[in-house]
Amino acid sequence: MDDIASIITPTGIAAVAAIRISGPNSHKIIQKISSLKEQDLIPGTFKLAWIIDYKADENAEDDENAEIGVREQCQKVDQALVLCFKAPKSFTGEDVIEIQCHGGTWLSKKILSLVLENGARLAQAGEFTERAILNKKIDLSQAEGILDLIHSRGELSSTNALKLYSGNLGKRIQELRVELLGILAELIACIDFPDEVPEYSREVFSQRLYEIIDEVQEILKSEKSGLILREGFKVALAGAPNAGKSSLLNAMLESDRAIVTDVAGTTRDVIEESINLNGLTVVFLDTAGIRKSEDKVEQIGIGLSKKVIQEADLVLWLEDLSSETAFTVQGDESTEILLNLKPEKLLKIGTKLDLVEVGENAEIGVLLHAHDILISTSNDINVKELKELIFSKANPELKKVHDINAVSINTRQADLLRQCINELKKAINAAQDNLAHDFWTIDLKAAIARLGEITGDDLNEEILDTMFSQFCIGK
Ligand SMILES: Nc1nc2c(ncn2[C@@H]2O[C@H](COP(=O)(O)OP(=O)(O)O)[C@@H](O)[C@H]2O)c(=O)[nH]1
Ligand SMILES: [Mg+2]
Repeated sequence: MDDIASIITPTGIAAVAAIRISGPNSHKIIQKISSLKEQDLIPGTFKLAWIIDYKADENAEDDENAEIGVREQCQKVDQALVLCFKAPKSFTGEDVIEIQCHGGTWLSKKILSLVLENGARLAQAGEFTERAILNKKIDLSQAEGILDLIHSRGELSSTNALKLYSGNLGKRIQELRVELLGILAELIACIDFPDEVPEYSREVFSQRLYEIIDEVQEILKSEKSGLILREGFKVALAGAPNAGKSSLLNAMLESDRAIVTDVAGTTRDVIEESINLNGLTVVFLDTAGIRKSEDKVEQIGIGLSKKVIQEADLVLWLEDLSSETAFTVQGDESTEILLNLKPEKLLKIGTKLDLVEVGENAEIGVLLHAHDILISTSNDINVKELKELIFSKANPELKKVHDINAVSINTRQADLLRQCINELKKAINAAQDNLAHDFWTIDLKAAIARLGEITGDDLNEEILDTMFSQFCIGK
């Protein structure tokens, strides 16, 4: 293995920047570029050191006019804290050095260039994590946990990411894999020693696989909540022009993000903004009001609205309670869209409650009957309550985020679990069709391989490449 290095903090003005070096020569490299000697490098401890460009010294020696003292000053690049790890007790499992220098745009780059001049090469995206996997410090699902942790925008996704990183999913998958490997071993024993080992009953075989399928399906249930945690809960604001969609977006964000006017058709493009709701990232998508329009730009906007409505996790359908058409059933596109939405994906909201003269109780009852909630953004009526209603509509699986054993999986993991189930079903069919044991093993091995791809026990380069291309440099 060669030595890899990179800056692991974002570029820009900051108090501290950090550079990581991993590889067999990392401890030698730091000695070549700092005041530290071998005996200073005690694993798990920080040392205050001068980072030194010894080459600058050589150049200075050529300069006859260089005064002593000035020359020494020339060598110094920065004063830094150096943290040392000894293999295998490090993140990558290799010898690692981390240099914490002063932040800024130039210093860290300069120190990195010194590291590179002294034998390391620039790390690729995710390469430190890749080494951690190859050195069996973490499995692939844990690496995905790191990726989720870095990208997490709220408490709930962060909690889930930490569980993934802690290996909760990996352990569960590993148990299922070991169980399948046990069945495979028994089958192979039947094939190899037909005289000594009795034939495997197809009923027992099918029963055991069905039980494993049930367990895999249980894990798969968290796919939807996994998507919501990673990408945010997508809420579309929809309805007729002037219903108050943009006003509601602004109320949710508590800022004047979208333009609000009484001119119908003001919002044309989709405006996307998120808030943190009880630890969950909720992404609001404000859309153009749905109506028949001759305006080309507005038509495109309405097209986008329909797409957003289809793809959203929840649609807030707004109706202006003060409008004359609020309660007339219109045989138009809006009605069609509404009818096509699953009830659990829809919240009907009556807006501008402040403009409605509600004298009699019966009248409020009628309004409420047609809507899930009545609001006024102008007078701040029920806006907070609406937020809670939106949260309650987010996937019920999210409640499990605080359950230590439940991890919400990602799309890659879900795809592999589905493939695993297919292979197990094929193996059951092979048994039911009375095919020879050899045929059962083919599908069983494929199922085991799919589980192995989740944890990285069955790794191939393609999996690693796609996965680490999503990482940032330095991780
Ligand atoms: N009185 C009152 N007016 C509102 C309320 N919400 C929105 N409006 C007004 O309704 C008009 C249309 O609002 P807007 O948010 O742009 O609607 P959109 O077309 O659905 O985005 C604007 O003049 C807003 O000031 C409300 O709760 N009460
Ligand atoms: Mg608008």
